[in-house]
Amino acid sequence: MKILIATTNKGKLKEFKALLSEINVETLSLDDMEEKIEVEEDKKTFLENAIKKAKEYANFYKLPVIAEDAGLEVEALNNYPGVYSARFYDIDFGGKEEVLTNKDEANIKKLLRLLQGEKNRKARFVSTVVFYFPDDFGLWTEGYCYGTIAEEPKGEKGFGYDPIFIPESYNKTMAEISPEEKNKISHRGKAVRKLIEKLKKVL
Ligand code: ITT
Repeated sequence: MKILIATTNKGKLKEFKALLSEINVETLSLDDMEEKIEVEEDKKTFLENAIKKAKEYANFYKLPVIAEDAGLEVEALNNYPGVYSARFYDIDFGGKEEVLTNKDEANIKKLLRLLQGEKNRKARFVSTVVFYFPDDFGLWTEGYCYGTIAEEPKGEKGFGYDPIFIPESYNKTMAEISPEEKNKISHRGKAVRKLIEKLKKVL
């Protein structure tokens, strides 16, 4: 069976491919698709955005699709950046941040600025994954990874907010651990393993 992993994020794609390698499916990515479409993430919840992406890509490409909306929720910031995680640097909340090198770096800079002097650094990553089989059925799962926000970025692995996220019971950031270890403890790893269990029952 072929499944399209509908993400434009290369870091996410790598992790999905590794996590799905334990089941017998052929994974395709948006890069494998000749015709391109854009799906806007304009909803207020991870689930609504993930459903929207899964359905639009599945209906367009006539393929079963896995789509995800993910993000970082920071307790002291009223759970921001949340669904705005990818474009946090560019939203009005907390003032905009100039992109000097890349968006990930601008997002991190803004988050650390807003948390300057803040003692409560609790945060969690959220991954909401939707599988949609065109005209047949859909299902969704969610995974969380709890931790704290570091004072400064460390590590070169992973992507996004990984260099400032210290997972619970670790003393290093998510960008300092191996991809295999990240998949074991991450929000995405948990959501995808739950998805695999559900898929095994219906496929
Ligand atoms: P797609 O929508 O195409 O999948 P995206 O990057 O826009 O790609 P999201 O809307 O789900 O993905 O935004 C998630 C953002 O949250 C992402 O850009 C990262 O900044 C951050 N993020 C999500 N998962 C992460 C992880 O495992 N490690 C670090 N940051 C993560």
